[in-house]
Amino acid sequence: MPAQDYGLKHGLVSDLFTWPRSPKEWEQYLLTKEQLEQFRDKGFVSGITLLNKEQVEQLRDELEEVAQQDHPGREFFYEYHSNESDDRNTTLFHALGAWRVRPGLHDVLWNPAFLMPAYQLLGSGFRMFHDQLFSKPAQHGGVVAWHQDFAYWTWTRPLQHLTCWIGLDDVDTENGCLYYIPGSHRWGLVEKTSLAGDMYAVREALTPEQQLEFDQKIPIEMKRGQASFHHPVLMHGSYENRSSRSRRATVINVFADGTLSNINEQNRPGSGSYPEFPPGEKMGDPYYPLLLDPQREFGDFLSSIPTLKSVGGSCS
Ligand SMILES: O=C(O)CCC(=O)C(=O)O
Repeated sequence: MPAQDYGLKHGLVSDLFTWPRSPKEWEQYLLTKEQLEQFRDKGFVSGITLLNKEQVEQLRDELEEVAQQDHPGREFFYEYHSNESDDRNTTLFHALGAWRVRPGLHDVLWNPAFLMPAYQLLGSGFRMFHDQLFSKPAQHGGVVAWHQDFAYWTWTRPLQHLTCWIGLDDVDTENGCLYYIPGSHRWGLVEKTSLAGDMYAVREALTPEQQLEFDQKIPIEMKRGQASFHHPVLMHGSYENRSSRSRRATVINVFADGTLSNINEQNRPGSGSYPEFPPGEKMGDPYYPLLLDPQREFGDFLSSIPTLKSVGGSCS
């Protein structure tokens, strides 16, 4: 029997998450004004609880299933690297498109605890772009080199994107947590380098002042089920996992509704199996679904929701 393509289902397909029944029920997920100001100034917020223990367990199980090369639904992935590491002594599992393959990894996109902060940061309705699974095994987990996400996304325009990184293990400096360079979202766009290669390759393209700012990097240590949100141009990366614990994560990448295709032969992404729209066309259904229509969902409550724009920041 052919595998089910969950990408054609727009909304929750399981009971892993509960959809709020009233504006009041959305309130518990609001980022505070201080968190929005931190994002404006530093380019990220972290330590936001998105998953409970049961949800973490389910997503971990699904990640382990799809990390087996011959699993049903393998054909729906946009990119699939059993080991993307350039260093043959380390392993980095990295795959994009899991939301089409397993119900929990699909439903996490419609998790209200993710949708509310994402709305506040983008300030408009937004669509699914793609997801990413990253798994660094214990003892020999590979690096994710310093980079800015939008450097890989120039096949879309304009810049109005957001990343949410969700830990499926407790993460710290020992097992290869993410690091951010606060304020680097103001650097402008830098040329991309190999994602799982030389950790510092991107420094070649930076000014001496920017290179010095690497000294300010901060580790994003969090408990499993917690998440960070970062700006599409924030410089980030993660080091090897030499610890006895695994370091698994799922990442959600979204863009504001109205984002257009900008695809050409020079910027075509990875493996070429991403759903494509002709240049200049709006990216939309079925594989870039609207995750949140704020007017419809929040109604009168909308005007009282604090946003990044209301504190003078933006994701562009
Ligand atoms: O999980 C990692 O180490 C890298 C994640 C990443 O690059 C991202 O979330 O944009």
